[in-house]
Amino acid sequence: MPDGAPAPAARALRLGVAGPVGVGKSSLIATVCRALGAELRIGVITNDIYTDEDARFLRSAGVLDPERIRAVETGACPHTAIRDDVTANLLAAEDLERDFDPLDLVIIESGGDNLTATFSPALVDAQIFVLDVAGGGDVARKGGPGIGRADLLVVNKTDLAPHVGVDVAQMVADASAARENRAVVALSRTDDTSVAELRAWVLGMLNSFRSGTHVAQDPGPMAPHFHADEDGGYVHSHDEGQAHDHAHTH
Ligand SMILES: Nc1nc2c(ncn2[C@@H]2O[C@H](COP(=O)(O)OP(=O)(O)O)[C@@H](O)[C@H]2O)c(=O)[nH]1
Ligand SMILES: [Mg+2]
Repeated sequence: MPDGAPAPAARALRLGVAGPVGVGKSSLIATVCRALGAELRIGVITNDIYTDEDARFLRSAGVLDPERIRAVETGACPHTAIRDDVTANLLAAEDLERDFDPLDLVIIESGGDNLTATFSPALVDAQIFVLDVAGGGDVARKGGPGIGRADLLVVNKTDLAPHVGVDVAQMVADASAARENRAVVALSRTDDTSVAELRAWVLGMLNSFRSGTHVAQDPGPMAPHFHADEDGGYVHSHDEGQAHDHAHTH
């Protein structure tokens, strides 16, 4: 290869999926595996605090060889493992890629416990942030680093919109405005057209990654937040440049 030419992608695209608990991250990953499993070689890594529940859910969904689904147990602060100290996830991704060489796509699910959790660009090449309509129409407009700047925002469970009184078109318009028109997909696993849109986005991202035209973006650090613990809780911040120097104020 001549000097200066972009190196062809030698490994799988690493795609992060973040968002609060219950918005449908594991289900979205199952949907992507169903939609693309026949044409792409896929591996999945889940992050849970103390369990491997997400990995077990995905294995039981039967969308992928169970061996291709690995669980990282993150301990107390799940977003640390996708943002500050990504070692466990990087090792899991490298293990998967070695064991199933070659893989096209490794999807990493964050342990969803925080509206502002974002992946480090040191771990993933691209990231999806997921909201659901049941969280209310306002949340997209109120924003946060993942909502504002993830590579794709998914407004999920649109089939529930009539039941929770949310106007999906308005929520998507608010999200698009908050994102300065970065990509937004309104998704329901029961709506084939929306699943096709998600599928096309993943394939487009894979093409950009392989051709070297995609550059991993950092949506920005998550907001300082509160953790309950036996001491009555502490404030935890993930400031840039202080990866191993967390401010714990008891
Ligand atoms: N109605 C509806 N429910 C969904 C959809 N996607 C996921 N769910 C449900 O939402 C709940 C949480 O989903 P899960 O994927 O575990 O969310 P996670 O915590 O973000 O991984 C489960 O009961 C899913 O069955 C959807 O498109 N429509
Ligand atoms: Mg999950």
